[in-house]
Amino acid sequence: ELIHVDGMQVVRLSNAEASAEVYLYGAHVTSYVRRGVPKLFLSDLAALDGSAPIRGGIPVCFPQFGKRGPMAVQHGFARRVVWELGGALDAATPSVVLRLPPGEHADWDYRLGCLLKVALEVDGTLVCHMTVHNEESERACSFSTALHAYFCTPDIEKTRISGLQGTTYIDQLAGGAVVEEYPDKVEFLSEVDRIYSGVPSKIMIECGDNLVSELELETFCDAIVWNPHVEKSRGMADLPDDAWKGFVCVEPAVAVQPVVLGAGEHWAAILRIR
Ligand code: TA6
Repeated sequence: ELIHVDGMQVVRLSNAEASAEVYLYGAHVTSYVRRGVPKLFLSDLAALDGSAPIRGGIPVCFPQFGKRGPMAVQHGFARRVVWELGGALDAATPSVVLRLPPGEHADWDYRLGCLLKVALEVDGTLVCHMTVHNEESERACSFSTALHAYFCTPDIEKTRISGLQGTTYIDQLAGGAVVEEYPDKVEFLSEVDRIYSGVPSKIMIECGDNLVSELELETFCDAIVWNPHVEKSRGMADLPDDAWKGFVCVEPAVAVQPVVLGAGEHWAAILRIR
């Protein structure tokens, strides 16, 4: 249902049978709880008043990931604007559609429509379905994108990402060097900031012997894996100094090779989390 928190329009989706609940500020999923377990991390210091991108949940990086495009603003403008409801809330599914509001943006003059449909499936799985439409009549357009999801984990130093073995990644901490992922599990004993390409459709986040969360991707062919660790966290005003121990970002994306959309063409990608 639609609720208002401190003047912000917030959507709450819930599926009692599956014991699942989602909160969204605009198109930014800020909370997803399934069977009583919070799956997504939200910083206690996150700005929820629109004054800055929300630290946590699932920021929508669009039409650019990071600085990999023409825009000066990191991760594009989409996570910095409040998206509008793209249709009636569907309490049955339950689901909601958000539309990126048209408007002028620095460094960007293409008309590129974007919708995000967020739904809870019958088993409580969270689905984020992103569609992009090049509304230009003549011009092709390219974009990169990521659903920059922050996952809770009990202890980052016991956390491993499995499913990425055999892929290659761009190491953002080593000047973009391309590295082959040998070990069968990605570990977090220091800051990790990697853009994996050609990722499989299923990625698992494990902590110790437990499966913490599972991601299923359609069309997203890349994934960024990030944890700031202790030093970088100190410099982040919207993240408590020790919060890095409790989350890992696994970000389904198309970030290595941008998407090129011809005039009038559509693109779609899906992320499922459980
Ligand atoms: O998740 C990868 C990354 O590009 C990191 O380099 C780090 O900058 C992170 O995004 C957070 O970016 P933000 O602009 O939200 O502080």
